[in-house]
Amino acid sequence: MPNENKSNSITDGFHLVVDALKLNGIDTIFGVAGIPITDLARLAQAEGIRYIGFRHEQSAGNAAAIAGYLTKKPGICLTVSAPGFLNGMVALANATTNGFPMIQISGSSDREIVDLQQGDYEELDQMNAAKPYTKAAFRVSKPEDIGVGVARAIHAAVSGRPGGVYLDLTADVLAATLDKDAANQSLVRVVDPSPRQIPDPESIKRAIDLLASAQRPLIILGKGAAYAQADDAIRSFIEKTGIPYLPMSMAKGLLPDNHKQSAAAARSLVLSQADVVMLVGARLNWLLAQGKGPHWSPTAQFVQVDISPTEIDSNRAIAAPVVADIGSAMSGFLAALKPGQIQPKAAWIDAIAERKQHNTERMAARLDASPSPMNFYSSLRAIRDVLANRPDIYVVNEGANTLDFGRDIIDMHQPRKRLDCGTWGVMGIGMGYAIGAAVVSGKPVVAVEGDSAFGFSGMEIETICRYHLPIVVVVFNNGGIYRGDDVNRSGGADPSPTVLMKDARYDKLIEAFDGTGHNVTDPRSLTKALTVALASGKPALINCVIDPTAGTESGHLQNLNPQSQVSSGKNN
Ligand code: ADP
Ligand code: TZD
Ligand code: MG
Repeated sequence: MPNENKSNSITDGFHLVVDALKLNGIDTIFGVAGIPITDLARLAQAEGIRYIGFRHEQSAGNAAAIAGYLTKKPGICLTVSAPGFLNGMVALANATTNGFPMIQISGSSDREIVDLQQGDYEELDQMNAAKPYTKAAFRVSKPEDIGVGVARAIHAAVSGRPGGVYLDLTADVLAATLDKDAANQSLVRVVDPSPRQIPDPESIKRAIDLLASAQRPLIILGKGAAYAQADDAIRSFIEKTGIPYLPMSMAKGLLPDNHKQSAAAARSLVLSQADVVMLVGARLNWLLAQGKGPHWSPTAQFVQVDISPTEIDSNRAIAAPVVADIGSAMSGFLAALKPGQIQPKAAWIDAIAERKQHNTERMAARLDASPSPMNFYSSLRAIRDVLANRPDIYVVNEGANTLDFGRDIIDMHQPRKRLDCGTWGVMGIGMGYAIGAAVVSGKPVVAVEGDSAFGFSGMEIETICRYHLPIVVVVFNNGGIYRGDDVNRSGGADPSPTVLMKDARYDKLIEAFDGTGHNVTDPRSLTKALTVALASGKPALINCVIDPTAGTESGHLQNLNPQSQVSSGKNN
């Protein structure tokens, strides 16, 4: 408890941190309390910052990261020293990899003891441990530097390509007292921390000329485009030029997935045949086969719109780089574009339409089948149909097959509503992202989870129930990583490495916390359970039992999964 008897002219590090955050519009902290930041969490709450307490720092960090992505303000994760700090680091590194603005604030132990490795409680050189995984890492060693430390962390998190920032606060700094007037003077209100980056008009002209010369142009929208919140300008440019576009998974919904220019259902055709490709907030990383190989035309030329100048030419030569923030770039394109200047050839549009129709019909046949037990198609069709009437709902999606099928089957109609494993293909983001999205938006969330994926953050259903969040978790229970029917090749009694508990009842977990559990085995019951759960606005978990043989190993990533070519056993 703060000492009420102390003079009003004295403040301390705890108060200063809260003041610095509030001064800069931070209204939410996600964390796990303990030495030395318990009083910081308590004080933040007392001073009107919403504090959401988690069961594990990784989920708190994931919530902060996605809050940052959705709001363009740094999401704050608060952790205790050493192990708590390290637990949060996976989320902080993931935020950096994905370009989400986040600050992990961690308390740390006594610097003198840590640096001489004299064995302090929770001893770890946290700032240096954080450095390789973050966009920036800072340590505050004097209470009068708290204001500058917070300001630097905010600038680093949201400027340019956003990312994860580490801010180390020693226990001494938190507890230190100082004169209140001097302390107030030391606070910094950041001005314009993510300044617009106006494109060079020459770069816009070069890009438009290249697009105008194209026979088969294509636009690829990535999550940077979604993050930029330049939705109208992006849509307007796409519609004015008539160029077909492909959304990366988290850019789905930037334009509604049923938009006639969407080439998502003709993905392999457009990637392999486009002659000019415009990347908007999307990297040519593994998710796009680095722009190489049989997926791509070797002669395709590229426009790349990105805020990060060093992204250009990272995998393929970029003929027309436009280094700018996407909002400014798109305004520049719209201002420079002359009517009719860019016109994809009719043959290109027709070829895409034909392939889309073919693929959509093939997909419809699979979606309409009703096998028993359910498979990914029939169960996701049920979810898709319920969500079709609720474009406001956030969809979190993780797993392998559950992710790949979910991305293809569940249509998004609004920007930034789909949140998934992202650039790292990481499991464990599920409950953190769901909680972060629900907290900052006040909107319902449906988390579509593989049974393995769910396990990484499953304990957070207690957090969901404790804060009464409108989150419905659907666990795709196929009894394993990828599938539930693999066997132990030694013939022993232990299950195979990819197999999980058969007939597990995940729905019963949430009942322990007074949430509602549903167990469903057919699409009709799934539709009903999801509809009822969403109507209630309360936490629910649906154990969705599907065919253990429905998935494939590694989902759509079989090409990345090395397999032994040599048979095992003593005959080798
Ligand atoms: P995806 O996984 O959807 O393909 P990536 O995360 O690979 O997307 O790429 C996002 C890109 O967007 C990054 O290169 C990043 O620098 C860029 N970016 C992020 N925010 C902005 C912005 N406001 N303006 C321009 N580019 C941005
Ligand atoms: N650990 C972490 C942090 N991230 C990972 N991606 C993995 C392990 C490896 N992994 C995948 O790449 S997908 C997956 C794991 C464990 C789980 C797939 O099983 P699932 O989904 O039940 O979630 P499906 O629907 O059964 O394929
Ligand atoms: Mg599974």
